[in-house]
Amino acid sequence: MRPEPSSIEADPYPFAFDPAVTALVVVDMQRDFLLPGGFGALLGNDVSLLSKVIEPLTHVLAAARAAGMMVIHTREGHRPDLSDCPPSKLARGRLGTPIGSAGPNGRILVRGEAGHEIVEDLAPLPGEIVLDKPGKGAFYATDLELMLRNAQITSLVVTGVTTEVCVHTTIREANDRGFDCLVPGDCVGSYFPQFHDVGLRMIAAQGGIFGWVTTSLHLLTALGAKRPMLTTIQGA
Ligand code: TIU
Repeated sequence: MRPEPSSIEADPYPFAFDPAVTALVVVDMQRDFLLPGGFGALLGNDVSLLSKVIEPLTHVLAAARAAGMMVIHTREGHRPDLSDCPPSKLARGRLGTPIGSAGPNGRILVRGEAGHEIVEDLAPLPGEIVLDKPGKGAFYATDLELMLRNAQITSLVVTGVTTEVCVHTTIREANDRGFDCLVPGDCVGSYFPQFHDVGLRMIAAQGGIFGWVTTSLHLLTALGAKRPMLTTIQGA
């Protein structure tokens, strides 16, 4: 049964939450960003900084599913012929391994390759939307806005990686389109802890200039998640 609308404790002030008009967006929880040998690692990043997001996000995903919320998984990546990859994005790969080149998990950031897939713990269920996006933002060059409007969604819970890149870009795009965005801070992550912290503060600053920031615990409570889920998280 779908939980009743409620108010979620958040920064800068409580978020009016109605699961019936809210979608959970899980941004780019792909092997290419989270596992060794992928795009993130080949850029020189410590991918273990992102894996801590998986555990709290599994609980939020389970609770959102149980509440009947719309769930959207995004994946950053390109067509095998790279025709949708801007030359500027391709050229910046010269400091690491360029998009489309061969890596341990297949061609980097290319659709259909093993590294492009979402990590096993957060695998999409049949019927959930999987949105392939060529850019950092989930609205750019995709049909996301059309699907959200058709489903009469007005708010988004935005999760995933990385805080200051694809998550931030998606929130900014959503905010300009009139969607209210709530971010559980422990369900987003960055290769740079300082960017993560400031990224969250930037969202909620100035009276919530881009949205609201909360925790998975507050969100799970509003979703009526069962006690064992909350106990697991509190004990983690
Ligand atoms: N998904 C996403 O954030 N794409 C990136 O390239 N992020 C980095 O932080 N590099």
